[in-house]
Amino acid sequence: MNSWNHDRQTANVLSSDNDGDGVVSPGDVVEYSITVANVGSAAASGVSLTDSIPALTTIVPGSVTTSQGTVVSEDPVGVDFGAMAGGGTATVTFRVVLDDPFPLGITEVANQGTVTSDQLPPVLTDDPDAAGDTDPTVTPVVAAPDLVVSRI
Ligand SMILES: [Ca+2]
Ligand SMILES: [Ca+2]
Repeated sequence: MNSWNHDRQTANVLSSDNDGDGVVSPGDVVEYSITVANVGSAAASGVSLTDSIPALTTIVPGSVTTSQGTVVSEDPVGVDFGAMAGGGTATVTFRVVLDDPFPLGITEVANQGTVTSDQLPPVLTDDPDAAGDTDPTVTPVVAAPDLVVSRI
């Protein structure tokens, strides 16, 4: 095969634990980090990423960064990497704030981007923590009930 190959992974971390409970919960900030690698030997051109912000979250303005190329939009996240040499790697990060309050019964947010290039059909990003090749990156959300009990 003479074309390039993608490796693209999306990881997520708790960036700002605004309620201090140690888990991802409503109102917290989650940072996503997407690595796009050309693991082939041929150069790729026109490489770009589009990634819709997860439902029930809001992009942190100005938080989209890329190690290569240009950030073209924030919501959805859009990055033009340009050309990527064989063995080249680029990393995109962005942060979102989880809605607060969070709807009852929703226990996760999911994110998945799409990488396109002039050489290959679009490919979805993959969660490295899940076994498949094109898993959405799922972040568990703990929406603890906020009960106040008064006793008189
Ligand atoms: Ca929290
Ligand atoms: Ca996976």
